[in-house]
Amino acid sequence: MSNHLFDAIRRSIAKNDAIFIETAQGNRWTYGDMIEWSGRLAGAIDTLGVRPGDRVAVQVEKSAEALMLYLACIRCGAVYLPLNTAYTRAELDYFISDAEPRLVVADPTAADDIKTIASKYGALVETLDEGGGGSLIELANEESPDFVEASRTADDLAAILYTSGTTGRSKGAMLTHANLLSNALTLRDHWRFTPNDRLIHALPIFHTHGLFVATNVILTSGASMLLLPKFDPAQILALMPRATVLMGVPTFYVRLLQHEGLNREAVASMRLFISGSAPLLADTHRTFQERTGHAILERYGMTETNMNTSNPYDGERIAGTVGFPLADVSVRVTDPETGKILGQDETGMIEVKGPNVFKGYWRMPEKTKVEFRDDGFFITGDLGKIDRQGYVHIIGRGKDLVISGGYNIYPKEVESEIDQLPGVVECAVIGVAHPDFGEGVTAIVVKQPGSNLDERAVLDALGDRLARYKQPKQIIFVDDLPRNTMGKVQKNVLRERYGNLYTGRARA
Ligand code: MCA
Ligand code: AMP
Repeated sequence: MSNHLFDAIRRSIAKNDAIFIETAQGNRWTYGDMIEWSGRLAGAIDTLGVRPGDRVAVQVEKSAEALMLYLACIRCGAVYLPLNTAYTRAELDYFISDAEPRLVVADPTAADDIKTIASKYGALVETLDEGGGGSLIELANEESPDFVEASRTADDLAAILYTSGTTGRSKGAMLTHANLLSNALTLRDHWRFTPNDRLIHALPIFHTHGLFVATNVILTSGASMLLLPKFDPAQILALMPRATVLMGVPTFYVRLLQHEGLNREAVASMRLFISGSAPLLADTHRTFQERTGHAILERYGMTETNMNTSNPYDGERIAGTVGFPLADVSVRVTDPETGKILGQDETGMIEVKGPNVFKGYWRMPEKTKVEFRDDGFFITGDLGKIDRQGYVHIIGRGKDLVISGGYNIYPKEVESEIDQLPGVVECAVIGVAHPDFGEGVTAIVVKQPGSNLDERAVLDALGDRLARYKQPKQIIFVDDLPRNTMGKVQKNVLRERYGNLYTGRARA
């Protein structure tokens, strides 16, 4: 029996008593503990009747046990489906109806509501709380640690991660064992991870960045992580003397810079600061380097592809670029209309191909087809160019997307919810430069004459419908929306008009 991803993880373990995870409370999990507990949990999942290929949906707080659950799914052949803890019940209903998981693992505080949803689609519900207790752990306690792994090949599914779409509902990106393993090994080598590394892990573990980039790189290096429940700059500064690497979204670095304690002495034991998920401002890059002596290493990826490019470890890390294609990834820039491959410094659609690129969207063969070229390149929806030195620059987005604090929000989803509210004629949702989140979700709304709808009423109505981070930071009421001659709303005009809403800077 071979299990493509877990066999490789097992091979990477230097010593069974090496530390894999240390939590904020000081609890330590060795690699031996990881093997034991992922085995017990795999046994529990198997006993519940989950078979290879079945989905296991998980909406739980961050904990070491939650990472054991991810590994348990890999080992028993289940398809791991992590869900953002901010998702509302309405959003969950969609994911569960679409993915049809055999098992949903929920926080005990949400279990009753989730049972109501899960029972509609024939899914079982077990619990896992943030302290590492819950019904699933009780079951695991009764299992043997010597679980016999399910056989999984490179092409078998390891996970489905939902990613919002420019039209319609979210799509489940199907990631195989080979997708995850190839990217983890490539990043491990590119970023020079060794068993001596200790990563500060302050990202959520329900998206690619915290789950795959951070966790799989540590696992395939036999390294360790300081697992923190969330991002807290003071705590991170206090831990830096015991760590070597930090991975974060740009908001992490913006907030760290607000701390006086961030200086060369504080980072003396750190060897690497990595940023991704959203554009890192050149200003943040420069100020961080001035304060710490470290050039933040920016990389670029997507849920569908894991990581595609990275600035170099040894060479120059150029602010405002996402570096070079990774060793096993091909990147090209094409004309968005014709698909013709463009030359150096020409701006167009970024397309990628490699073992990192996903298998397709869950039960959406048509959507999958239109996002791939005939020669296998995946069309990212990001606009960019490759310069003379080979650095990739992301210049814009061909997709209508807002990235706030590293979370993606598709305006269409927010607009459909607002449009349904009584008293609304129409609306447009845009991203506006925000000093903390990079972009702030902003809704421009046209009310019906005489309607007394106000900002509070709109936000209250969205409360149950959309995760908090998707909700507008500001709602602006206007008489009408600017349109072009074709009648299409001109979001660029709105972005310019409200460009200084959060920064207070005068418009250029
Ligand atoms: C929290 N809030 C937000 C966000 N996060 N609003 C907009 N955007 C956000 N990102 C809201 C909360 O709802 C709350 O609102 C208020 O801000 C404070 O909440 P709190 O939990 O205290 O927030 P925080 O701890 O300050 O969180 C900010 C954060 C966090 C640290 C930037 O959002 C975060 O960890 N982001 C990382 C996301 C990530 O991992 N992305 C990777 C995706 P109120 O007070 O009004 O209720 S993977 C990806 O993108 C690709 C593949 C890639 O390349 O990596
Ligand atoms: P997601 O939907 O969470 O997979 O987000 C993927 C998107 O995040 C990409 O298509 C890019 O638009 C954006 N992204 C990720 N990393 C970077 C980066 N370093 N710079 C700019 N955009 C990025």
